[in-house]
Amino acid sequence: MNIPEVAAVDTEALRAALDEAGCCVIIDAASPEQMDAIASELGEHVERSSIGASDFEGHETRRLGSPLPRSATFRDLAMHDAVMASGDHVLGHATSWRFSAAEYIEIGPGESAQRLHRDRAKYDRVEFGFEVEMNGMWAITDFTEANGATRVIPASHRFDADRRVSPEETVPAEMTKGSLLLYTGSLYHGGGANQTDSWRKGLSLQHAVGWLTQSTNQFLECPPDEVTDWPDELLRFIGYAKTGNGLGYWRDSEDPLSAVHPDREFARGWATIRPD
Ligand SMILES: O=C(O)CCC(=O)C(=O)O
Ligand SMILES: [Fe+2]
Repeated sequence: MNIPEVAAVDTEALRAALDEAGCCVIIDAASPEQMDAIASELGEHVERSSIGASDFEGHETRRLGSPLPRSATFRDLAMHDAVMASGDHVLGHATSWRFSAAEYIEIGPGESAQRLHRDRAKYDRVEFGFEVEMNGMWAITDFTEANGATRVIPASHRFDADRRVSPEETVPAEMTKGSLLLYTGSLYHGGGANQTDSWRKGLSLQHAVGWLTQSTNQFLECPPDEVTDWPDELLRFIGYAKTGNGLGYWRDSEDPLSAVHPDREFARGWATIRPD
């Protein structure tokens, strides 16, 4: 099976692709200029990126975290229509779902292919029996098979836990700069080998149901006094919100957004679902 491609955000086609293939590419979901802006906003932090920490992270791969506070352009794209439609579809069974992490990944010349994995394995490999993550990858440069495009096994989101996977089953998510690969937390995938002499740049996205711990601690990365001019909806999306039934409140049953805006009135109470 190939990776389904959707030309613009066609929600029906996106939902069908995620159901059947567990993945989808939204062609040209953003402009090349927006991708260049992200690369330049993050570029000044690249000296802080980690390289060579493990086989999984890659020995020729630079990884930079915290793109939300570092890139205003990414803040504008974090709640892209395709991201919201895919999350609502795949994770809509939960009381809420939210941003979990994003990482700028530059795969360098000579990097070998990453081990195939399911992102949701981070949750102690629990077999939930339903999706708990909805992830993605923005193509900051063109993604080609030769430069290390993410490799995926379409429809592998339905594989049983004991099903072995092999690189021969994968296809490269080739896509133009500005396109967006979306995939569920159960889909087998991995970064590709880079056989070129240039860097493959991508911005990897993770989202999860609200009752799971986020991959990166958003309250440390985006502390209340540094996000006062961010839109409420983005703050809610990154975790300044109650979720489940009685999760995420702070202090005296207060709304977490009141930590960002102490001058505003917010309803109190930890419960989000009231039993009859
Ligand atoms: O860089 C890529 O293409 C994929 C990275 C990835 O899947 C991961 O680090 O979990
Ligand atoms: Fe991954």
